[in-house]
Amino acid sequence: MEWWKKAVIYQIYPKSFMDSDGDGFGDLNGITSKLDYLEELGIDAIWLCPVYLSPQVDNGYDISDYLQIDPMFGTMEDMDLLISEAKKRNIRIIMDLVLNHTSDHHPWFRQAIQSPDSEFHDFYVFRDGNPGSPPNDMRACFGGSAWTYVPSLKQYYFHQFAEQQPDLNWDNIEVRKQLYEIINFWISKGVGGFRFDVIDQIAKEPDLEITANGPLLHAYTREMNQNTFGGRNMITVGETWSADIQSAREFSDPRGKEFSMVFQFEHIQLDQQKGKEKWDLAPLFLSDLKDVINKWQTGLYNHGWNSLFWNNHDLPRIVSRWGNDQEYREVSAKMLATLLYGLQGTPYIYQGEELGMTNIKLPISEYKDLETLNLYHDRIAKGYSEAEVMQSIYARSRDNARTPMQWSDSSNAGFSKGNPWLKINPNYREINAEHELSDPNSVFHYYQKLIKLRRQYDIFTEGKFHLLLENHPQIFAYERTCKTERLLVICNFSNKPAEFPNNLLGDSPELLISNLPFTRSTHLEPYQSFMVLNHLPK
Ligand code: TEU
Repeated sequence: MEWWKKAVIYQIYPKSFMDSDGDGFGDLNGITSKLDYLEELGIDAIWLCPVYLSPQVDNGYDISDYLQIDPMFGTMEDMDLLISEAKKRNIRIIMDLVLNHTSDHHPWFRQAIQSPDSEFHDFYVFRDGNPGSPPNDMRACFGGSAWTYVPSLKQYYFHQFAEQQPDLNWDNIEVRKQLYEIINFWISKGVGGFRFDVIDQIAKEPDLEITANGPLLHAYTREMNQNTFGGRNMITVGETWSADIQSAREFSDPRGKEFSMVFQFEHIQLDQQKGKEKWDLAPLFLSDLKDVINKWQTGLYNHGWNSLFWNNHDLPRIVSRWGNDQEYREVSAKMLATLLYGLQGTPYIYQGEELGMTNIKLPISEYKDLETLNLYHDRIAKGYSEAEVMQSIYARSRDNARTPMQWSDSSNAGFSKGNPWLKINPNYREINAEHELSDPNSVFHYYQKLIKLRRQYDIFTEGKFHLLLENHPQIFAYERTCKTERLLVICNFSNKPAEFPNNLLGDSPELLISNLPFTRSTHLEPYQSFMVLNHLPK
């Protein structure tokens, strides 16, 4: 079996993880200094968000040199040290590669806009045009037109994200060759795998207004696989907002021609108004979540591989979103983990999730994320009220996830001796790693236990998923079965007590984990959840 099927991955947002030199920004040596903490948690690999040279317009997702480390994060020696120190602890490093676009400071782009005759001009996507009338009406993901005019060329260039993130032209074989060399450079450094940013958007056809899932997409990802990581037992995960079951099967086919797995986001978009943006809030219906999880668990069974996550650096904190970050913070954080960790797939923990870290509310002047700031100005200009816009930002801003890691109750939460680049959540005095490490019942120790269980029992990796209590309005329940065992997962997804039918538990349920004392009662307290194992008659 591939190692990553039993692995748990920990995502690090380097700017906010640990600052070793007091400049207010997290860095590589900071991460290295916390490897013992990660080893204690029990993770197998770190997904490291971009640390390459970058003007940091989008916090490193705008790369100006893929082969250099940004001085903000340290040096290549620091990177080598991180890789080797992690290896000593059996932790692999997964690099985050942004191959859909570069920074506008990348030397390729600097040369591309010098002259249409430059060999790098065709590395990007240019179209002729006149000022004020872009080739079409396509919008960029962070607001505004997807086309930016370059007067000296009398041409527009295409960007799906910020204008400082020009899209690369994957139809140019020279571009693909250069990108494969970059991947191979990192493979030779000894990294354990890659996370590919917006990989479903590389095969865009801007003239046809196609961004995701372009006709050549899978041809490109297969070619990339063959020329780089294919056959090397590395973990690769594509970020694919557009994936449906069919394309996810193609991406993560067990024959391994593309990626190990993809991130798909259907479950995490259920609490927004249909056809609108993530800022247009709507309540989550548990039945929708059940449908979507059921669909993906059964859809990829034997045909692909799921990644399992509630959080990342673009998403709000799950305990504030679908749990309860007040009275029931710990118990609801554990319930959400229980629900996720019983499923088939490879779980991802986003830094601080293992502490039950929460969302934050800041005055608008304190937000740093360009998406948040663009949204704010855009909606205020459109006439939304300040209160309405701030409500969306509190619920959805990417900065919710990006506030510095809460290590202790000392100054700046033990994150930095300097002035942190983004405000620290004031609740760090109660919610911090030091405190949780000393409390055997903490969220941290609950995650630690879940990770151990997944390693110990093959049923987590192999069992077949069946949704139970489909119509129960409060309880999310399912079982995983294999020949000799049945794993039962029951979660009260609500802040009210709930009841489940007593035939569910089985004859002799062996308790694996529970977030409140387990009594075999069919009554559940708010957010109560547990996993039990039954041995089936031979
Ligand atoms: O995210 C892709 C992406 O589509 C996000 O912009 C997402 O739609 C948005 O955050 C939801 O509001 C990736 C990275 O994860 C993100 O951090 C980058 O900003 C983006 O690509 C551009 O590289």
